[in-house]
Amino acid sequence: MREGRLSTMKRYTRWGVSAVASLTLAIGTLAQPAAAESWKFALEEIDGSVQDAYAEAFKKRIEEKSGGEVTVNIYPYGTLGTSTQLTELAANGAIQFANASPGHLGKLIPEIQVLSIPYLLSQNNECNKQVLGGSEVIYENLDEKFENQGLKLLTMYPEGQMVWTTNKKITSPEDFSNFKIRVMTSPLLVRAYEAFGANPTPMPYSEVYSGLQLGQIDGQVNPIFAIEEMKFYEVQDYMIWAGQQQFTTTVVANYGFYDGLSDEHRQLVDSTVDEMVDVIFKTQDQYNKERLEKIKQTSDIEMIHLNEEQRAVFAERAKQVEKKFVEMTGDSGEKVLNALTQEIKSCEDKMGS
Ligand code: 6CS
Repeated sequence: MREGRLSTMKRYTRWGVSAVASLTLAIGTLAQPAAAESWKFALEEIDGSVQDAYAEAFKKRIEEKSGGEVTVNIYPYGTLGTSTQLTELAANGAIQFANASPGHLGKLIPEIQVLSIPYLLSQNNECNKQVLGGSEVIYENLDEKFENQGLKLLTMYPEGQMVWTTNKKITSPEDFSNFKIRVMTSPLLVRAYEAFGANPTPMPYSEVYSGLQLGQIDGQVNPIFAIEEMKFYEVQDYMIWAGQQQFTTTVVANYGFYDGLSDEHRQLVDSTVDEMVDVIFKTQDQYNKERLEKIKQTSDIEMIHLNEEQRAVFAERAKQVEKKFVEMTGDSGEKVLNALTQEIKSCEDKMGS
């Protein structure tokens, strides 16, 4: 295993401190009622990430369309806390908008873990974009679950294929034996990596680099742009494509804030969210391609693409995860699962993929 950069390590240490600072901030400044024209948008990713690109484009549009009446302030990861803490801040109205990725949000809204079932989303990412960005049936099924937690589900989008980074070559569930893989904190992900034969270890994003560096974990899984910007590739030996998962995220608003918006401001938010579906889809694709090149140029990490036969073994195991999801979520989860499966299939049929 290679050593990572000291500067990167310092960055993560700073994040540890900032999690504590975030609570103080939430109780202090952020707990003040927000000025009608100033909206706060918190990210689970750092400056330069896909979520940051979304928030920057959202901000630009909102500020321009409102003629400067509304301003949007962006809080990148590391300024307010972990994903779970950001969701809490959005739910209690300390901030107006946040990214809330299913990989963490599943603790609060179990049904959203449907997006964490391996091999369920399409291999045709255009279908994922369409279904996540616009399917009424999916939003209808999920709206109430978010509302019950004080959140308005504004949109969902894919951020790129998730790739395993590891300190040993993994091509089969047997290779995963006794392998500690970091997963996000939603319970279904633990089930998923158990089904794959690994020893899953949930932890916040900010702890992954040091966890890898110190050998507390042997690997992790994330989209390419994140592997590059979080420098995970510096402390890992392999990048492995198993085709199991798109990283997906949601953008949520505080429910009371959204519900209380004037018609004009609600239209401003809704139209911007609609416009962003195509914008962010192109951006994530571009970021993932560019960052892969950067990793290739700056490291000697070995890249492995599992073949169809190897992937089929993991896909077979993913059926257990689907069952677990239904056990965890009951009828409401099954409804979302069926709706998602159906919507993806009809998109694939239409697109001939
Ligand atoms: O692994 C994680 O926890 C995080 N990964 C990404 C790419 N975005 C946010 C999420 O929290």
